[in-house]
Amino acid sequence: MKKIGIMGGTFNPIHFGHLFLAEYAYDQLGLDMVLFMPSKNPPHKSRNEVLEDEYRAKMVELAISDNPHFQLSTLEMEREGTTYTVDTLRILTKENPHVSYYFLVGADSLFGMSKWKEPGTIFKLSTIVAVGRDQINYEKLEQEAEYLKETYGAKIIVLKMPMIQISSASIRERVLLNQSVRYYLPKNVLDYIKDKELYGIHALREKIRDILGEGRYLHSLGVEEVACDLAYIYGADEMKARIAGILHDSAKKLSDEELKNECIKYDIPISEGEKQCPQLLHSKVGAIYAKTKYGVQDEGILNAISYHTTGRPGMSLLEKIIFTADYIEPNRRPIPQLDEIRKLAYEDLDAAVCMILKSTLEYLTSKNTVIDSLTVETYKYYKDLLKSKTIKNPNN
Ligand code: DGI
Ligand code: FE
Ligand code: FE
Repeated sequence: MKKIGIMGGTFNPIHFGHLFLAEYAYDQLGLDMVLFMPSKNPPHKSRNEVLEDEYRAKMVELAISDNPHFQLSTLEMEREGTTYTVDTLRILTKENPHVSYYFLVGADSLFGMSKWKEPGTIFKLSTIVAVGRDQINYEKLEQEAEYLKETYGAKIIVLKMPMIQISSASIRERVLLNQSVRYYLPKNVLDYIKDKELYGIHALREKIRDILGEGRYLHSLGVEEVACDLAYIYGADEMKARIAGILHDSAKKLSDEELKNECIKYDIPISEGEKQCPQLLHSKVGAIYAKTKYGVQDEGILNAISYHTTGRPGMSLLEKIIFTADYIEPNRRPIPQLDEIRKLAYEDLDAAVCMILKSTLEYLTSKNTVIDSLTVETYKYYKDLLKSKTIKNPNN
C-alpha cells in the first residue's frame, strides 16, 4: 500500500514551518508523498479577512515546486459548499483504494476532533498524525490519543517535532511593515507576494477605502502622509506611522450602539466620558480592528490608534505623531490656530500636542460637550512638561 500524507491549512501564506513539518513527517513515517491541500475560504469570512483561494494555492505550488514528493491538491478548494474532512477522505479513498492516508494535524487539533463531522469515519479512513512541538504536554496528548483509540478504534501517531517559531500572521504583519521575511518562507513565494502586492500597504488602503468611504479615506491618507513626514523628522519608524495613520479611524463609521457592543465583546473598559460620548470609543475599537481585522500586532501602533482622540500623559513618539497628524493633515476643515499648530508640529512636537489639546478643550467647552477626563489629564501633563522644559532651558 502506498502511504500518502495530507497536509491541510489556509497557507496564508505557506512558510518554512509548514514545509519542514511535511518533510519531517515524510521522513519519519516513510511516506511516499505529501499532498498540500489548501482549505477553501470559509463562507463567513469576507474577502477582507482571508486571501483569495487562487493566490494561496499558487503560493503552495511555488513553495513545493522543487520537491518531487510534495504535491498540491485543490480538492477542497474546488468543492461547493462547506468542506468537511470526512468528505475529503471519502473522495480520496474511493478514487485511490490502494492508498493509506495519513492526515497531519497540529497536536492542539486532536483535542477537538471528536466534535468534527463523523469522527468515526475520519478515523476509519485515515491514520491521524498529531504533530506536537517541543513544549506541549505530551502526557495529555497521549491520553487523548488513547481515548480516541478506545472510543473510535482510531489509528493515531504522535509525532514530536522540533519547534519552528514562524507563523503566517507574523509574516503578513512583517510584509506590511516592510520588515524582512527572508528565511521565513521560500524566496519564490516572497517574490510572488511582492509582485502581486499581497499583504502590503496598498491592499490595506483599499480595504480602508471600502470601509470608510471617499471623504474619510482621504482624511486617513492625509494622516498617513503627515505622520510619515513627522516620523522622518523626529526619528520614528515611518512604516509604523503610515500603518497607524491609515488605520486610526477604522471604526469611525460605527454607531454609538455598535461601538459600545464591540467594547463589551472585546472586554474593553468604558470610561465615564466615553459612556456619555460613545463616539470617543472609535479610537479604542479602531485599535481592536487593527489587530483583529487588519493583522497588526505591534503594540506601539495599537496604542497610537487607541489614544489618537484623547491622547494620554507620557505618550510615545508614535502616539504623539498620530495625535498631531490627525489634527493637522491637509484635508482638515479650518480650525482656529491651525496654521500655527501646523508650523509648531515640525519644530516642537510636545508644544504642538499641548496646543492641540488646549484648542480642543476650548472648542468642547464652547460647545458644552462632555469632556473625557483623559483629555484634561493629558493637557495638564503636556502643559507642565513644557513649563519644566522652559525652566531648564530659559533661552529656548
Ligand atoms: O476622528 P477624527 O474626527 O479624525 O478626529 P478625533 O479622533 O480626534 O476626534 C475628533 C473629535 O473628538 C472632535 O470633535 C473633538 C472630540 N474630542 C476630543 N477630545 C474629546 C472629544 N470629545 C469629547 N466629548 N470629549 C473629549 O474629551
Ligand atoms: Fe479619530
Ligand atoms: Fe482622524
